[in-house]
Amino acid sequence: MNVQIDITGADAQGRVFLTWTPVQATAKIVNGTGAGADVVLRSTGTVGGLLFDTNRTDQGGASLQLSLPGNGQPVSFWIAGEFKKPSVAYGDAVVQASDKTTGAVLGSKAVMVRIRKSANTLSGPERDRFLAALGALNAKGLGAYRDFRDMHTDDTTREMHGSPGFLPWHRAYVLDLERALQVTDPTVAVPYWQFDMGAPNVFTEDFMGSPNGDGAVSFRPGHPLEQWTTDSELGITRNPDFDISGSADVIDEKATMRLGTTFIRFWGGPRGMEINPHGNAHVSFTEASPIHFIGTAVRDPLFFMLHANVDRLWAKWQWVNHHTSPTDADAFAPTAPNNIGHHLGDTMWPWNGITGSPRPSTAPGGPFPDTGVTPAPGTTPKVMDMFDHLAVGGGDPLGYAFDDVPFELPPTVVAGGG
Ligand SMILES: [Cu+2]
Repeated sequence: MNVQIDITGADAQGRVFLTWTPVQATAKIVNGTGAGADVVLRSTGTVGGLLFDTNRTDQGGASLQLSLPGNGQPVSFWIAGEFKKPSVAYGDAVVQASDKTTGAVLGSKAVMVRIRKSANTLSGPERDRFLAALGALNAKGLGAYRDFRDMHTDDTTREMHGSPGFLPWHRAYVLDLERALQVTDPTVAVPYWQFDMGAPNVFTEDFMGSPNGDGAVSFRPGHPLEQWTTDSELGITRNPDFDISGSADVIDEKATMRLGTTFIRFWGGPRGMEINPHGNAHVSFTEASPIHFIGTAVRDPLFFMLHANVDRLWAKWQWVNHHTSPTDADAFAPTAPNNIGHHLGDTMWPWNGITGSPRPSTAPGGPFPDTGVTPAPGTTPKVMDMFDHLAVGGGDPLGYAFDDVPFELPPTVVAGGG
């Protein structure tokens, strides 16, 4: 007798990538004698941790007992990555089913708890898989990275800056890139550059390049970004105007969280996070550095690590303030009626394919990528689709998570019962 474990969201090769959000799974008896069995599910991986529950909760445990019927009927349960125990490689998180009485192992399933982590403390293999996928996406200037470059220019800036859609749009943008990298290597998640802390391991020849004043950064020979090319220019120029062993010229995370408990205070105005830390992080590099300016920032792939951190700060703010629901009045901000692309119900360019004033004249990159296993946010995401990345309010999660923002059900859901 064996036990077969099936988890929602397996890809064509049967691989499963989990975050902190519980997903539905089943266990069933195969090759049985017709007799039922009591089995215990456990997390037995070497690195990644898993939690189990009979319902969709944020209270899953390290083991779960199930009574499986002898006729092979599947019994459902919920499985999630254990917060603070992300994987470093595929298969280092394992769910094992054993016989409750004899302890005999009846089946197991290896998965990955795929989580965005701080770039400065990323392991060597994780860093190198990310860089290899990034280099492949650029393909010496001929790859799909060109579309990402063309999405974020001086001509397209109204879609993504200076209005409340700033955070939702950039969340979609980083996720679009992450999914593009995952086509090459599904174990990759975009690491975040924590710009209010020292990141000496990021600005090196092994990772994002060692600064050379106002010249191109240098890489070790054979580095995947050695041939990085954008706008027909080889190399990445990036000159920090700060000591890379410390913070960029930004307010720190605590001060960012204290900007306000409403979105309009957190994101907006002269004191909002779009200006500082976000804008300040960009201009912490000299004017010789493309990342300093909106129109050229994406020539430097550090852009996406910077924006992964911006997204993390928003996600953390949403979690702390319970502002994950787009219909929560304090979770977003009203905008001028003509400010298309920045209302909750508006579709976002370029994924909607809409061109012509006031939208830009082209829509590079096509629809939002459908991974085949993650239904959200769909091929033409709306602003409102980018709020609840872990789906704490139900529905489908966006398929990524940060290492310091947990899946925690809102208090109203816990207390409400229904
Ligand atoms: Cu931007």
